[in-house]
Amino acid sequence: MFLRKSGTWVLIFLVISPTIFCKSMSAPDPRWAAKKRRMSEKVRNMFYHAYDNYMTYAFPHDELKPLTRTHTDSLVELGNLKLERLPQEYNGSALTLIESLSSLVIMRNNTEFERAVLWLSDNLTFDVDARINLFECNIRVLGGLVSAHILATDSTNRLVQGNYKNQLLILAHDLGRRFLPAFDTPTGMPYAWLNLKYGVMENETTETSTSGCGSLILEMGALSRLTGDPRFESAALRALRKLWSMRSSLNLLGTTLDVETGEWLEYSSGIGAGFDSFYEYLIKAHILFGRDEFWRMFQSAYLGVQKYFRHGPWYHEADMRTGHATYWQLTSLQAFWPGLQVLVGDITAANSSHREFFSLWERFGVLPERYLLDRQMLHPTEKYYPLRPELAESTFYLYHATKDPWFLEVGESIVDSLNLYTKVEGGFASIRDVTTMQLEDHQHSFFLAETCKYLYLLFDDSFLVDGNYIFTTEGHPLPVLSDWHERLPEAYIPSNWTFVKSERQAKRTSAMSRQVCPATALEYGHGIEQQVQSACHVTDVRNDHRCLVDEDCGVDAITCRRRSCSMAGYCGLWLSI
Ligand code: DMJ
Repeated sequence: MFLRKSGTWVLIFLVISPTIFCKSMSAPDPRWAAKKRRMSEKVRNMFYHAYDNYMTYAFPHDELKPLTRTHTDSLVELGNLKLERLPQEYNGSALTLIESLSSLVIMRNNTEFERAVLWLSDNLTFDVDARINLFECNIRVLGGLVSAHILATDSTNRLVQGNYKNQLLILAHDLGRRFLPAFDTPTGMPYAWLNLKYGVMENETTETSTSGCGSLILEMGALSRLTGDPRFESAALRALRKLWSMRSSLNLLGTTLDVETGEWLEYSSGIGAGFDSFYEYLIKAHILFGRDEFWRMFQSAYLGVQKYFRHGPWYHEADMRTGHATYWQLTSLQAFWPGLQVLVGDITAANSSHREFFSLWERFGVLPERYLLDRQMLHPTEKYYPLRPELAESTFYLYHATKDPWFLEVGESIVDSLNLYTKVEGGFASIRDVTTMQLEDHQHSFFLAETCKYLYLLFDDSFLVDGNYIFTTEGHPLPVLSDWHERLPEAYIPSNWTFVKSERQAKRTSAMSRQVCPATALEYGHGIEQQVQSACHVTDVRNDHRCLVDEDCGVDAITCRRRSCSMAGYCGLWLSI
């Protein structure tokens, strides 16, 4: 609460007496401890209400239809699959169960985790004549399996001795191999769709999105590290490098492209749908694999976003070639951005954007899918809220970065809204229209993989005490291990793929011990010392640094602190004097 109202006095107090401030913030306050206990219990109940109903009415199909208490096989139905392709006996891929695995571990339900792992080991198969979306299948299924495999084999011995023989990794490896034909294109960038049994079908669309092509490296990289089979990481890396090479001189990327020709199809650029996880995976790949290449890409991409899309706390879209604004629209997917900004240490910007997203949440009761910033109104056809996690995710990151109890109140308000508007007897239902709160018969698997998980971790982070994890874009935890750092796939000596690194070999390392905060760097290129802009840098509105109000000033590249307008009308770091 205190920090949120970022007034001059607060800043001066911080500058003068950081120790006192830190002490008072870190002292355990019994009020918050009680609230955390109560709220984590409430979230746990939400999770099991969703999970139990899925298990009763939809399992082993993919997702629950909570109003009619039936199921949908959404993994293969995503993108209007022609259903006649599915064999009669198709029973789904137990998508929601796979997506729930890591949440079960985080909520310390080892018994149910083991039951789920053993069921999947015996029943899951990918040998199905079905067209799937590579991105969705990667983040939900491959990510869910790889993460659960790591959780099943870490030193906490969650599974009864002898019951687990890498079954999830074997399944993940099978799925990874089925992905590979999608990458067989002249550009190395993968088709968005492929058939699990037969690979890429004739006349398949060659169009994909930036996030679809550029957010594969965490799951496929982890699969390579775990199996010793370098093909997955190599394919994802090659695609990412090619995608990055297609950026404009402003370091912006378009929305969609052709994987055969390598040409952009849609030039509008942004941070929401079609882009979000692309940025997320650059910084998280750097944290997970420790390669500077990812950091350099991220830093340039982040600067591009802050320069060309940011408008106060909001982010609009802009043409990748000119930087001129295209769509002044807010999408609920963008609400992940403050969480990403916490990872790079840009807390001030994260805080201000998060506040705006939350004010929209408060106004509508939940976050509408699309809001027209220029007209201050809802998008006429995208008024829905499908139980998305992004605001809860950013709230989780901001709370743990700042320990500001205000974020606990935000979390509580999100939980209350979800229970009030979306909870039904048969689970949790999406909202079709936020103006009427009319419900839709769909409980997306990411509600269990992400929404409940981030809300739970906001109030109970005990899972994170013993290990450093990054979360995939679908909320599946992957441990940050020193053994995975700076090891190129080419350096692998192909070995028996069932080889799995033991926990003892892999020393844990801290994400914060990596240089994830965008401190300024000095680069020595061609003998000339050059100062590199930090990722947090935002230029002043006017080139001559004149200003009328604080909003005319940007963020200082050296200190990452917000500049303010002096009485004489110039932007600067006046408070630090
Ligand atoms: C999730 O499936 C993932 O977070 C993805 O990256 C985009 N958002 C959805 C949930 O909103």
